[in-house]
Amino acid sequence: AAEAHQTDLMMTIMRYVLTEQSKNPESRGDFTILLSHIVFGCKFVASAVNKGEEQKKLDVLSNEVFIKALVSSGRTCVLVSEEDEEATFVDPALRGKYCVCFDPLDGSSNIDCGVSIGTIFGIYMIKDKDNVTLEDVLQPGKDMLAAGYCMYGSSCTLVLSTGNGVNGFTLDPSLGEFILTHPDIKMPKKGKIYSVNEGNAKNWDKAVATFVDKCKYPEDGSSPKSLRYIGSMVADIHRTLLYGGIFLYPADKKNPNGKLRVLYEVFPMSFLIEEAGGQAFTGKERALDLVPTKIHERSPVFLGSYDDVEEIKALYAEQA
Ligand code: AHM
Ligand code: MG
Repeated sequence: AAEAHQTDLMMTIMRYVLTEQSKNPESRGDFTILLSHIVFGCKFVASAVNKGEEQKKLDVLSNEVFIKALVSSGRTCVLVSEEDEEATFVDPALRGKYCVCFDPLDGSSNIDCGVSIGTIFGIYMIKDKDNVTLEDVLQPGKDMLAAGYCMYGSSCTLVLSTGNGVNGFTLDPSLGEFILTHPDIKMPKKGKIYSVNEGNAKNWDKAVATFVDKCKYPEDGSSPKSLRYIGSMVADIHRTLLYGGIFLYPADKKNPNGKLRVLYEVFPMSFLIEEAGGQAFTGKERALDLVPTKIHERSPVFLGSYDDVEEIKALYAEQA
């Protein structure tokens, strides 16, 4: 009887998206089809990662898989991938109304030692279907319809938001299905972890240096924060979503725009963090307010629990 009860609760990712879609009477199922193709790409890459393909091959392979999966969905028109210099404009015969920006395999320096890596994606709608241009993907992050990532780690987890909270699904390899395991993820308002590449400290600005100093030597009598840094954005953000805290990839003297890419790293993660009750800040503004001018643009970013990001915002306000 206990097992029968469990099967009642089994929510696959496709059933979840279909249920969401049915709430919108105008929906014709295009988004569901697009998502099913993304989910297929994630399963394919998960299987390739598990087989231990070589790093270079895996990067290229993942990109090919996602490009093909997205084009063949018949629901996309402009694709931006971290692996391709130029955006891909889908053949008119196969065009649909969605634009997808993605990093097919982020954290590639971690592949060969078995550390978690992931795929990140953000989805926009085209503005004018008779006139598709690069402008369709150069939109502020707040105009995104959906965002997510898939983490290939000790288990394979897909975290998705369609603008109505954040849900996490874990791949059951024996079923080949992503099952809802983390419903309605909400971040703790304040966290006990900070996450940053401290090797860059000598080039930080004063706000970041002061913030990190306070994490180690709090002035209010509270306990110091713990440092956790994987160097794989998907894994660092996954932990931040579940446990709270703050992830920083700031600007520094050598890299005035930081390292992470706006369209397929900063925006999707900012979307998820906000949907889970946290904040995403660039050092100047709300990250989702940024309007990118080129597809591979970079931006500094601070992502995390609401109160922790408030602190870094206050330090930047003082510095200004
Ligand atoms: P990549 O696209 O070359 O893999 O770089 C992105 C990765 C992110 O996953 C991670 O947050 C960051 O680079 C780590 O950078 P660093 O090694 O400078 O700390
Ligand atoms: Mg990347």
